[in-house]
Amino acid sequence: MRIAALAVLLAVVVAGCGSSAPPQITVGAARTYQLAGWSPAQVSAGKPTTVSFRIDQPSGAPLTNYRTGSGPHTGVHLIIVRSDLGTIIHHHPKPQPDGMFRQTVTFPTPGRYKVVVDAYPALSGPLRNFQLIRWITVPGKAPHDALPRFKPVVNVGGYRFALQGKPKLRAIQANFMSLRVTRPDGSPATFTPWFGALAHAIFFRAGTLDYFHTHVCSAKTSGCTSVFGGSRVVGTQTKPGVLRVGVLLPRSGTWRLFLQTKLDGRVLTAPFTLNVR
Ligand SMILES: [Cu+2]
Repeated sequence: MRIAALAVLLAVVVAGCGSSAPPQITVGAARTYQLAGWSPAQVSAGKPTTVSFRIDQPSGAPLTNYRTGSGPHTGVHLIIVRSDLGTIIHHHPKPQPDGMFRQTVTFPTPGRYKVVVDAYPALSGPLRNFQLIRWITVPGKAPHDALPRFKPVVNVGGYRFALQGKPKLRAIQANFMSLRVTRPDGSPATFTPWFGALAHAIFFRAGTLDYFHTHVCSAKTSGCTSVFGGSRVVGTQTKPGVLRVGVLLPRSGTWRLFLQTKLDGRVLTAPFTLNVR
């Protein structure tokens, strides 16, 4: 059937070649997954706003069937970063039966933000996840802080995140960094699972805002491995308070790592600047 239809189409195209008025051939846009139903159109800095959206499938129907389970690779991850990499927002909204997501978000300052909707559909086949992007400009005067240089130790809320040695990172390869996390009293931190993982490592490249995301999971959690091309990486907790974070980045350059963990009931974000060769 298809071949016959194609043959007819080719015949029409060939037939059109010799005529004085060539036929107009309109090529439609490739059908892909798309962010749809986005609202609101405008947001203000510092005000909690309900953001809503859905994902439309190549068929045009809303995507309603998302991966579930105990690990982090489920549903959608809504990740919003300011273009100077000065702030990050990370939520895992739950899909409504009609495929809509609703999430309260506060954009802390004016500026240009990249919204990444990292989706894990429950599909058979090789497609694990994909990202859809939207840019939002929050009106007002945007802060412009220069990206800090690499620093091996970051203090957040009295907790200390210390990289063990200077990481040697290369693009496209799976690399690992060890991080020792201690409480304000110096004792090893205890990581509580949050959004299915003991730690989330979210990476954005300075300037282009390329994105990658890896996880550290507890031993019994499945669906934690991140994949890029032929490489895969998963982090582990090696000792109390020590995380072995997998790094797998698609390009060289300066990257900002936002390491997020839940410690003693609070979600903390430790940012690191990384140089990738
Ligand atoms: Cu995550």
